[in-house]
Amino acid sequence: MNERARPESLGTTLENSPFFMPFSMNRAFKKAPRLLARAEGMYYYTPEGRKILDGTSGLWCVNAGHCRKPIVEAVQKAVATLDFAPPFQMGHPAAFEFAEKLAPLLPKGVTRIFFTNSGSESVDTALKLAIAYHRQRGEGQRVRLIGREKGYHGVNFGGTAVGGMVGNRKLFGALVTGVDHMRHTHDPAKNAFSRGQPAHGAELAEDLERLCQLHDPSTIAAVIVEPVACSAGVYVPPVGYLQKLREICDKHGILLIFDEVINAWGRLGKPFASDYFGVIPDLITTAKGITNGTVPMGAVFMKENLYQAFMTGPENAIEMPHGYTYSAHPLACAAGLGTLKVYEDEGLLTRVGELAKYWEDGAHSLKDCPNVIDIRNLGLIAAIELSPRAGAIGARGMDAHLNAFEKGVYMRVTVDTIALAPPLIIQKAEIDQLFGTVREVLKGLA
Ligand code: PXG
Ligand code: PLP
Repeated sequence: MNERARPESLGTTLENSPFFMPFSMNRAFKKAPRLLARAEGMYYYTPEGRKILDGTSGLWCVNAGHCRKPIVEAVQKAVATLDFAPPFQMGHPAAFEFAEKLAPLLPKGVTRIFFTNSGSESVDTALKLAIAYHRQRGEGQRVRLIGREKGYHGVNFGGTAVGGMVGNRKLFGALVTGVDHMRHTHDPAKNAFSRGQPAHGAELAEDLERLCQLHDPSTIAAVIVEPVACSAGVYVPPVGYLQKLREICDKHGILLIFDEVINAWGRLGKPFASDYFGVIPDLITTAKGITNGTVPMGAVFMKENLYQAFMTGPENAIEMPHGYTYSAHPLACAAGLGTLKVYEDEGLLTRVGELAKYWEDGAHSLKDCPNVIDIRNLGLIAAIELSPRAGAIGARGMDAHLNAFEKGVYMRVTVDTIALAPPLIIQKAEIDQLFGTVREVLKGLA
């Protein structure tokens, strides 16, 4: 076991640790840490050796399960061969090989790939590409960006601005100007306990038309949504909603961006949510499952016309003045190639098609548990929403998270909503174990 992960070597020191943890209750955590020491397949192991079923694929990223040999070996080989290669005006074979292997998986008409290192970088890259694309075509007045309430698009300035989670926005000033938001689609009065896509709410896409009339459509560059909004609490798009967004974008020449940082890589039983819903956006942002979470990487996929709009000037000019030191990092490309091999060898990008019904039944079997006010699901995603405890929003959810960890299940909780999205290699017995433990937890909650 990793020496540094041993509790006795950390024990008394964590409370004063200099590590400023992201998106965490730093003081509470450092008093009572929950550490993970290693992982394999569907499970994490704590430093004391407790086995924890991974109910949310790490942070929605370990789609093929943990420490998969072909990925681990590919990264080990890469780090010993080419530790780093400059991505600007230079290249390395794995970057081109990875792009070649990804291209056939992309939705129809989506052909070009820009690499980043995270979902947040993918989102800010896509927003910049959208504005630049319009300028290249002589429509430099298209600068506005439209997001949606309850959207999560990462934490960089652009993504925070188009995002719709108040707690993630309010500390950070004016963010980016020229941003507006559509309403979210969550409507528990009409749609509570829907199985799969809710029936009501397609008309909410008309908010985009209203914003077009307010700002004039000729000023709007792009609209960004998560097909299934995950981070804010799992909101499945109403039947017909995404199709309507596509129609309105087409009518007004607005680019549609699907943020598939979580939705992609087989989570819905298809390589991309765009395939699942049959709606093809102009740009797709992704990250996470692209390397199975092993090495940070993200990507923006775009239609051919976007790429071609930049290939117009002299050949001795840099077409895209944007990129990261670690774009197409050799370790990330190796991890990505290993990941695609596992996905393909094990049919993981479509496996959820067979599991989705069993998963849905398991999730909805929790309907009779105390405090459950809604259950939502699609593909291998489920949310169980609990009523908040009086005067303490989020407390019941946090207790559920802590109690589940004690009972051997790791799961993400957003406020009072439990979000489950296990690795796609999960077996039916493990689905039973997962929902069985959640049931025990819910029964024991105050
Ligand atoms: N877009 C979407 C749709 C995401 O879900 C990001 C962008 C940002 O990606 P990075 O790699 O910069 O984190 C995300 C990330 C949670 C949770 O518990 C979700 C995310 C990140 C951390 C926690 O729901 N999503
Ligand atoms: N800040 C400074 C001073 C830099 O030199 C660089 C990159 O060269 C960056 C920020 C951006 O870093 P990255 O390319 O890793 O996003």
